[in-house]
Amino acid sequence: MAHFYMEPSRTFSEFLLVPNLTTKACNPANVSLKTPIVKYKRGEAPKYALNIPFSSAVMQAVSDDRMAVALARCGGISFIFGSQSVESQAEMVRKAKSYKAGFVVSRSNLTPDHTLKDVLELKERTGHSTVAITHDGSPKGKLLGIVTGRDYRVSRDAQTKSVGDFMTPFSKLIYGKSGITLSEANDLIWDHKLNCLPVVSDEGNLEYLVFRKDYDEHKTNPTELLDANKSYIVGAGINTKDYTERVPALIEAGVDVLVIDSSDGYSEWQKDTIEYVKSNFDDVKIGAGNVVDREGFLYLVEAGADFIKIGIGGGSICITREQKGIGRGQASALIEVAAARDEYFEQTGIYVPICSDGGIVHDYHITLALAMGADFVMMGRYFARFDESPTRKLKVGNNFVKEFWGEGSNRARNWERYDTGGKAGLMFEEGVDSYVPYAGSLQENLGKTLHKIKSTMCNCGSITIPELQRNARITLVSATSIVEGGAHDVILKENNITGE
Ligand code: RVP
Repeated sequence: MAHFYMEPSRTFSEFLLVPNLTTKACNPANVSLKTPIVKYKRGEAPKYALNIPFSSAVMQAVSDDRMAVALARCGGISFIFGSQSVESQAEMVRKAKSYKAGFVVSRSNLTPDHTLKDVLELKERTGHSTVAITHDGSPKGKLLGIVTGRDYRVSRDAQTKSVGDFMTPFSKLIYGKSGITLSEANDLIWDHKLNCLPVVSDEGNLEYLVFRKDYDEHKTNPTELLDANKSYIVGAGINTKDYTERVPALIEAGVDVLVIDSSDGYSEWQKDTIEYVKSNFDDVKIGAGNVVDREGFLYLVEAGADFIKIGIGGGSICITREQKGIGRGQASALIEVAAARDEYFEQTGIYVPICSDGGIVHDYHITLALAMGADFVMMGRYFARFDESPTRKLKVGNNFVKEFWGEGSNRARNWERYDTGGKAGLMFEEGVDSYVPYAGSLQENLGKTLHKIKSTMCNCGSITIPELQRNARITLVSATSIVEGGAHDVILKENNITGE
C-alpha cells in the first residue's frame, strides 16, 4: 500500500516567529549572517562560507556573470546558468572570476586608429568615460594610451581626429606593475591625483584598471565574497547529461562551487554525476538536489554532495506541481531535511549545509527559512527584478517590469533539468514565461532585506544564524490570523479619496 502523509505540507506564509528576549547585545549592528555553503567536519571550518545567506538561482533570467559579480560584492553567491553551451557558460565564469575586487578588466577599449567619433559613441553606449587604447582594441592588448574626458574638447576637436593624436600616450602614463596590491594601487592614485590607474604586465599588456571610486566602494563593502586571489567566488549550475564536458571546462575557467540543477534530484543520475566530479577532480565542491525529504537528502549526502538544495514546485514560475503532481510545501520539506541534517551531523560529525530553493515571496520568508534550519536560500524572482539580472527591462502599462522565465519553460528549453532518462526529450512545460516588477539596483534592495532579517533575528534574541536555528520559536498560523497580519478594517489612504 502507498505511504500517506496525512498532515498537509506547509509553506512559509503559514508560519510566524514568536519573539524571544531581546538582550541589549542583540542589535542589528552586531548580527553576523555568515553561513557555511559546503560540508565540513566538526571543529573545522568549511572551505567556502557566505557572508550573507543568499544565492541566486541557476536560471537564464537571473544568474550571468554580471549578477555573479554584483552578488559576490555583497557577500552572496550566484550559480551561473547551465542551460547554454559549455563554451558560453565557461566564458561567463571566466569573466566573473577576472573581476578582482577593485581591479577591473577594461570594458571600453579602442585602437589609436579609431576617431573621436568612436570614443563618443563608445561613451554613449557604455557610460564609461575612461577608454583604454591598446594595439588591437582588446582589453588585454599592449597598452598604448588612455583617453578620458580631459583629452578632448567636443566643441573644438573634429570628430574625425585620430585617437592616436589626442590620447595620453603610454610614455606619459602613471601605471602599476603586474602583481601590485590594491592598497599600493590606491597610494599611486592618491599621490598622483588620478581617477584611474592602469595595471600593466612586464610585456606592456594591459591587465586591469583600478578606479578611485571602486577602491572607495571596496572599502565600504566589507562583506565581499573573495577567494585568496581577491577574485569573487563564483558558482555554476551543471546537469546530469553533459557533465564530462561541462565540468572540466568550468573548472578550467575558475569556478569555485558547482551545483547539479534539477527539479527532482533524488536520482541515480545525480549520484553518477557527483561520483564523476569527486573521482576526477581534487577538492572540487558540488551541491546536489532538489529533494524534499529525509531519504532524498541522505541519498545525495551518501553519494558525496557538499550541500543539498531543497524544494520541488514552489518556485514563482514553476508549474511542476500542476503538471506532474509532484512536490511538497516548502516549509515542510525544509523542516524534515533540516532534522535529517542535524541527525547526520550528530552521528557522523559532518555538517552538510542545506539551501532552501524557491518560493521566497516576502523578506521575512528568508528569516523563517533560516530559523527552520536552512543555511542559505536560493532565489530567482527576487533577483530577477534588479538592474543586474540579464533580462530586458520593459514598460508594461504604467509600470516598469523585467522579463522572467522558468528553466522548464519553452523559452529556456532546459530539458536536461527535467530529464528522467530515456530518449523522448521533454513533451510538456514545467515553467512559465512572465514579468516581475522592476525594483532598481541589487545593492539597495539587498540592504533593506538584510536589515529586516537582522532586525527580526534581534527580536528572536539571536545574532548569528546557528543561534537563530537553536533559539527560534515558530508558530503555525490560522487562515484568519494571516488576514489579521496585513492592514485590515481601515481605508487605505492611497485609495484616492476626494475631499469635500
Ligand atoms: P523563485 O525564487 O520562487 O522564483 O524560485 C526560483 C527557483 O524555481 C529556482 O531556483 C528553481 O529551483 C525553480 N525553477 C526554475 N525554473 C523553474 C521552472 O521552469 N519550473 N523552476
